[in-house]
Amino acid sequence: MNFQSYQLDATLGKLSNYDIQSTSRLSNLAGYFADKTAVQNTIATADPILYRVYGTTRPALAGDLISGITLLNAGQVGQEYYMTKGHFHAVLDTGEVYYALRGSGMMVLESPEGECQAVDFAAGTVLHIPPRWAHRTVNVGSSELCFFWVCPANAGHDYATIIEQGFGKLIVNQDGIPTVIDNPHR
Ligand code: M6P
Ligand code: ZN
Repeated sequence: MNFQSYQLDATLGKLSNYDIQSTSRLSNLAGYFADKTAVQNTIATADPILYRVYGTTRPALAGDLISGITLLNAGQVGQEYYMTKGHFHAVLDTGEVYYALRGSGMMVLESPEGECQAVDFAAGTVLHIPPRWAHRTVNVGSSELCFFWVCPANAGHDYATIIEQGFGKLIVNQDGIPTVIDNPHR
């Protein structure tokens, strides 16, 4: 048996080896932010990297796990902080664990029935995402948010509901304070 392992450098936010890597820029999330004018104005001059994901893959078998890190930059699009797309799992009845290594964030969680909550997710926090709950990470700090995640290998991503409806809550900068507001487009 070859057991998989890697070294995780939390200070640098690096994995010694990985087999998935993705970079998401603002243009990849254009439909996800509320302020479409701010999106277009920003993309017109630059297309900033919002986040990078590094991780391991495994055969998509129930019972196996995958893991990795996500590095979410600090910034804003209009009043909204940089964030991930957010997703339900394609296999809805699967959970996930996130461990914040560096930075200051919040998570927005939403059930298929539309119950939506925002919770703190700052360095040192281990957050258990229950099965069925969609999840989005938001960087409400002024430095990179780095977190480790462990997820069932067969979970997959389902973005359809999020791209159509968004989450019920947005995290916005109001006078320098991260503030949870109801999504005005819902
Ligand atoms: C975490 C994990 C990944 C996910 C990434 C970005 O690293 O949950 O599975 O891809 O966040 O989130 P999203 O795909 O919703 O933009
Ligand atoms: Zn997930």
